[in-house]
Amino acid sequence: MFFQQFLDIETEYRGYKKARFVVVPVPHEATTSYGTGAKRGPDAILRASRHIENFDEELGCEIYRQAPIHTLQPVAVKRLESRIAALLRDEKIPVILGGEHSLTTLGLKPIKKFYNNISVLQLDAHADLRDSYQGRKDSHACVMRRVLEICPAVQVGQRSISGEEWKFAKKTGQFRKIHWAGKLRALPEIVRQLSSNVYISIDVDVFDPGIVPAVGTPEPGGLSWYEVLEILKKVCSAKNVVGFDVVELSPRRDDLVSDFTVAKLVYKLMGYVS
Ligand SMILES: [Mn+2]
Repeated sequence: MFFQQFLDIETEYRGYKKARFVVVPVPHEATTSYGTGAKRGPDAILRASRHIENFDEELGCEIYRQAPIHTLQPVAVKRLESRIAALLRDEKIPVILGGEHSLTTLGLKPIKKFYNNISVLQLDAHADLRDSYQGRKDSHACVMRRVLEICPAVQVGQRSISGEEWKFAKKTGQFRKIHWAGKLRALPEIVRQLSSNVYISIDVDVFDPGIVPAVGTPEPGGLSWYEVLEILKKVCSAKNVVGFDVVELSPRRDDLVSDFTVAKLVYKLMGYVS
């Protein structure tokens, strides 16, 4: 159990009532198939966040002063849907910290009920379009297949897909909404494919593993820090981003870079959203 706040900020900006963003740590790991440790992700992100410069040099402000940030105690997956529903009723923007990727569908279900015209932007090395994996439909490797049962999705940064997923994507037309890593020329196209309300799901293995090595299923290639920021900035300026999750960090004792990079990503995205 931990009792940490996202960022090291004054008490008056941490309360629930004034909060624009509510950070929801979900230390969940049930179907990891390769490297393990995603359940320690939320704790590592929160710890690292306390060392982030609170002033954002790009936006020229202290984001948390305009958009205060409350952090919940860790939430169990079975309570996640109801917690998110409550946050939406209170007009908060949920920021879910994973944990493995399968929790995206749980966060998305109440969002879909609350907002019409919702779509998902997924940043991820993997397509995650399998119908089932290792006998489970709720595997992290199936999360986007489950998401597509809820709402449309645009996928960015992929460089790993199975033959079955390839066929599925071709057959359903999803293939046009996969923007492979290494050929990211289509930023306006990505924006066009998204609906007016957007939920963002970031599997941190979307980054080049040289940037974020601490992931369960690393893939060579991938996006740079500035490529990811450019995509997020563009989408946030064109769309109404109603929530996001950042998942699949598997922290390692000897690697502070990954934890810090992911924590900073969360704060950057809060800045773009607000
Ligand atoms: Mn992935």
